[in-house]
Amino acid sequence: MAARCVGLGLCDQRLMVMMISSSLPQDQEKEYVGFATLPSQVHRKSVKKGFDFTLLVAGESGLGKSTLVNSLFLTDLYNDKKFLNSEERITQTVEITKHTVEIEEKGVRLRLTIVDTPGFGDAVNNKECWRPVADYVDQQFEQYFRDESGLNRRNILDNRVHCCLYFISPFGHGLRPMDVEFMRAVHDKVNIVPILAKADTLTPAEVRKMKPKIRQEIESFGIKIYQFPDCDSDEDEEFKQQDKELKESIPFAVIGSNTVVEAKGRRIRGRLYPWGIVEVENPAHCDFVKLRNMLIRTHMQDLKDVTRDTHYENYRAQCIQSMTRMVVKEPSATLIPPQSVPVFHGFGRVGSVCEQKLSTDASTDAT
Ligand SMILES: Nc1nc2c(ncn2[C@@H]2O[C@H](COP(=O)(O)OP(=O)(O)OP(=O)(O)O)[C@@H](O)[C@H]2O)c(=O)[nH]1
Ligand SMILES: [Mg+2]
Repeated sequence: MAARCVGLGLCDQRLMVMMISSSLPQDQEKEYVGFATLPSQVHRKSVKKGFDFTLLVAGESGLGKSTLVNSLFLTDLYNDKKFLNSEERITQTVEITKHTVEIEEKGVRLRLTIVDTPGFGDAVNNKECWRPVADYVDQQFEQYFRDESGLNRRNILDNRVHCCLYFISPFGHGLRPMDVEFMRAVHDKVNIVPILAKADTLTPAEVRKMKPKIRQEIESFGIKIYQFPDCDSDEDEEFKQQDKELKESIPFAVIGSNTVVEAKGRRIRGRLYPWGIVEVENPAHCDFVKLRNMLIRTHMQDLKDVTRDTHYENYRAQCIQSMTRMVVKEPSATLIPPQSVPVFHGFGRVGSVCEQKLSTDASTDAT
């Protein structure tokens, strides 16, 4: 699939600190043992291995989720999309679809997985519409936990969800109860990045008014969204300013479009209206570029780190706790497999115990 130049500065993100100097001037070389080349060894190895990133989009139907991810990664992920008739739409519940594409830029390979939740919030009864998404995230954790506990841990496919773009409707007056319920149900499992969808339907003044309102509601409802790491005190002023702007951009007001229009002799991705053209990649029109830079150029590695160190660690700790409790309760139960079985005996049962526990926590959260 064709995909070009999205700015995969992945190695830079990972090795920003380590890559200070791996090639030493000739005269200094004699004085060094040579471990200064470690960063470039790591660099070479990780480039060879490639990177993976999983992004989940969720939110009400028709808010432009599929359109946005297409625009983000310059690739047509949804050319096989089939449209549902009205009858199918009414009975439709959350249906999860997963698309994986391998994109390459300057020799850096990225295995990008997009998990879409089409039709979310379409049904008459939207109670627990978050559950399939929460279950999906847990299943990926469970799969990773299984793989990690197996014999061959060398080629584990990491399908854990690193980021959830949650789309908020521009047509309401802030968060709807469904938004609050959804985000609270998944905020301990995944990094939530709130998106103010279809920003072209709002005037700049409305966007300016709505953003702080949504931020304030997120705080007052106790929703834990992804927190950008604080920048170091020795960073330069320009970087600090960019960081401040990024934090104030939440929720990112975005516009998506899969069509290329002609404007002032240039071909741009945008939406053509009788009164003019809305340019997706124009920072004066929306936060699309800011979002893309954050996701790809600056924070992809941090999103992965938080997933691994916080969300997955929580899941893992809860699983191990449940397993330990089981052993204490039923001392005869063995969790150590016979030699020939590479995973825990009765692992499925333990996995579902964890799942049950997590779901209970989530529903307690949501109330
Ligand atoms: N005005 C406006 N329309 C948009 C925008 N993004 C997408 N659309 C339109 O909104 C409609 C729905 O877009 P989709 O991308 O299919 O929405 P979705 O959220 O994936 O919908 P489901 O798959 O049903 O959940 C399409 O007609 C898009 O062209 C936007 O930023 N502004
Ligand atoms: Mg869609």
